Amino acid sequence: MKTRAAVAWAAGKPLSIETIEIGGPQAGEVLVEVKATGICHTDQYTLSGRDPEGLFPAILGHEGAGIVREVGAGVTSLKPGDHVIPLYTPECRQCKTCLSRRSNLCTAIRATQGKGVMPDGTSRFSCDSGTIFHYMGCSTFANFTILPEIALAKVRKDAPFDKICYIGCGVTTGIGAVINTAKVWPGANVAVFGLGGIGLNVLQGARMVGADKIIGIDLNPARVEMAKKFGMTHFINPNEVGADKVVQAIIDLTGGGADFTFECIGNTRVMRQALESAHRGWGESIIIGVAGAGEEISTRPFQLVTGRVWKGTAFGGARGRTDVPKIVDWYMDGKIDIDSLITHTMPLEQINHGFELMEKGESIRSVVVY
Ligand code: NAD
Ligand code: AHE
Ligand code: ZN
Repeated sequence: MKTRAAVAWAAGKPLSIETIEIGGPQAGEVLVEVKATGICHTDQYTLSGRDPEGLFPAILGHEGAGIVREVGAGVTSLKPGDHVIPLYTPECRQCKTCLSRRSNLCTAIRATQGKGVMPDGTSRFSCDSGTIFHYMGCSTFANFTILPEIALAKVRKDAPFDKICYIGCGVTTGIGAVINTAKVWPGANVAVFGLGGIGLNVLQGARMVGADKIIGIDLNPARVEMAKKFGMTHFINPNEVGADKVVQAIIDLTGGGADFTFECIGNTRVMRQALESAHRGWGESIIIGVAGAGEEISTRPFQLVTGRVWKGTAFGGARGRTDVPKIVDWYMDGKIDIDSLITHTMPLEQINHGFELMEKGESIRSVVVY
């Protein structure tokens, strides 16, 4: 069948709206009609050409929600009409990692996901000029997409697609980093570097678990109002205090360093600041931001010898099929705010405008509605 899609033909070029061919679901696969998709900074990162796994031409997008339209042979947990959120971190419940219960990084299909193809090694997307690659196993910048059954979370039918799509990445990553990865305790002091689509969700996660001081750090003063609404108690603008004074400012505010710090930018210099502003002896720094190919982090080993812990998190440590439906419930029960963060909604034809708004710092989340 045919589907409309925003195709990334080459790194650094705007997306182009095309009608392309999509193959039917093979064994274990599901055809999903995407109803809405957010634009995450990671889509921009891959489009920029800085992603070592970036392939072109590809259909980007990994923050979607939609409806199952057809299932392939052997699919048992989903049927046409089910509402779903695609998972770039699947949950097979059978691989070593899933069974270990120590990590959410299911390995069942990670290798083929990184190569832009389905688990059988082929792509379902094509056009006259040839094959188009999948992206992060999701490709939500297409009106119809194909995913393996293990990469779909079934969610309740009364939840609005144009809001819950954000649970497919940003919401779960930010809140999950606090709850699952850091396990922030009530009364802890927290510092969040980068107050965009991810960082603001870290703020609301920290408030949810009862953190004490919640310090936000961003270059963009326009983030302050929204950040306060999401729980920020103190703000530091590196342009005002000086980038080299940020660590000391956090140490002073917290009487020795934050119990937990989160880097939500993808800047390796800021990652170092985030580690070094964690409390001596026990402070944990969680890397969420994705840095470009070839970039490396560094610090004095003394920072770790004296008890700080450097960690990372993918998809907030969430097990998608199990945890995502619960986060949808939290949203529907009014426990978390998603609506305020979706600052722009647009049709697929305006998706490049969504990327521009993010690059200029004028949006938190733009959502494309099909
Ligand atoms: P965003 O563009 O919405 O937000 C980034 C924020 O960082 C902006 O507010 C910007 O003003 C601020 N910023 C930029 N440089 C800064 C600096 N030097 N100091 C302080 N603030 C600075 O991006 P996002 O969608 O929130 O994504 C943030 C990062 O998280 C990206 O690197 C993205 O790829 C990554 N990410 C990781 C995961 C994961 O699972 N680990 C999931 C989603 C996104
Ligand atoms: N292809 C990139 C990896 C980018 C990356 O780290 N992705 C995060 C999700 S970002 C969502 O917005 C992730 O889940 N990582 C774990 C994984 O298995 O990819 C690169 O740098 O190679
Ligand atoms: Zn994302």
